[in-house]
Amino acid sequence: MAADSINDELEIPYYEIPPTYEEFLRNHLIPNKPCIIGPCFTRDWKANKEWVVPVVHDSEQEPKYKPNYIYLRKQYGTAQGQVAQCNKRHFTDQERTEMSFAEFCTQWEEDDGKPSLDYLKDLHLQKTFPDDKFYTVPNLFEDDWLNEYWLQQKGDDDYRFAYLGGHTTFTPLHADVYRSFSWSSNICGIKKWTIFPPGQEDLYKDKFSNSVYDVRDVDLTQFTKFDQVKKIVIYQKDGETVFVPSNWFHQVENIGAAISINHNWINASNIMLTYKSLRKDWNDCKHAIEDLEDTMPPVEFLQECQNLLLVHSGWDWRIFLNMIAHIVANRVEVPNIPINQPNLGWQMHRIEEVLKQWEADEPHLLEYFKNNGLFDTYLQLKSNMTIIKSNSNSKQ
Ligand SMILES: O=C(O)CCC(=O)C(=O)O
Ligand SMILES: [Fe+2]
Repeated sequence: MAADSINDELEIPYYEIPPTYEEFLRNHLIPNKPCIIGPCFTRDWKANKEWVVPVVHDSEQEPKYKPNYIYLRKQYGTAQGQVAQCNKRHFTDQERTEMSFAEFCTQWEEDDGKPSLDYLKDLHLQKTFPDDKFYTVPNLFEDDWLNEYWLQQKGDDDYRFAYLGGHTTFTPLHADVYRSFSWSSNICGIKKWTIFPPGQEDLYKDKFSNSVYDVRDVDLTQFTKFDQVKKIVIYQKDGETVFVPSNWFHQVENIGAAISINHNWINASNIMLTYKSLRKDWNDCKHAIEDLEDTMPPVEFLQECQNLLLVHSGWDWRIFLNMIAHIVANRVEVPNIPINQPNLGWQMHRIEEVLKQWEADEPHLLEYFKNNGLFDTYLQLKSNMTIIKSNSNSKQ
């Protein structure tokens, strides 16, 4: 990316009053640009009322709220989650220990605003307590194919999380799973985000392609170009929401005891970026077992790569196709364009581009679908897309 276009991205808009969906689509989702939205966006959430208690500070630099430990432990003590040890690196992430929320809470409350090492991350709190409406997904973020798909796959995964940690806990530099979008609403505490406009990945990699782990502690003899990288620092205060676009690397540090709710999500605006990330992971897997390629028929080799991809990335072509097919089928059933989604014809066009790219990248794709019982899904997807497109043309 040219230096100028990166400079243009160093200003992040702040919306005291949330943008309309059309503005958000035009200025953030489609161009893949971040923004911050002020506290009125999520003020009605039960989490913002019952999970926190006010703290009195003289300085703007300190959080206005802290966790209501007693309430949280009583309501959610039985939830199980993974607690990251922020002083222990494990490859590109932190060491994690499985424990109950009640166990985590004991240490969290003891640390109460003092420097702390334990960070409960990726907690599936809404999935564990489905009847507890402690928040609602803001309208701007409703068009979410990842959760729409997974929530209908009974009992499986979802991408709706809570993060709870003490002062100084942090999340190392990363880009989000599948290069999805994320939104993060702060319930209490302040989050310091360091975010990097995409296109500069080479500047924070060493010669072995390892990325920087902690932006506060970078060995410039190893990451020789890191001082050239353009970055943006944001302080996300209590109640504020950050929209993190696809492919923007970021690191997050908590100031004060912090709680946030966040989702990862995909839709027509970033589906191509998600496909490209799957493709990259796929190429890595292929590369890792390339010695086997000549020892078996191409479709069998493809199958081996898929098995590896599922273990390595948590999804594979089957899941990707099923997700798209599921979303498109839902839109045939509800043909009137729901609010807070782009025009359906445009969405179909974005999917078509992905399918075209996928077929061009992989000459054996249709054979793979046939051998894996996915061909009917593929045909149904194509036919549903044709129906939606002709409906949307006739409405224009
Ligand atoms: O809050 C954090 O520690 C990490 C959040 C994050 O990485 C995200 O929302 O994408
Ligand atoms: Fe993230």
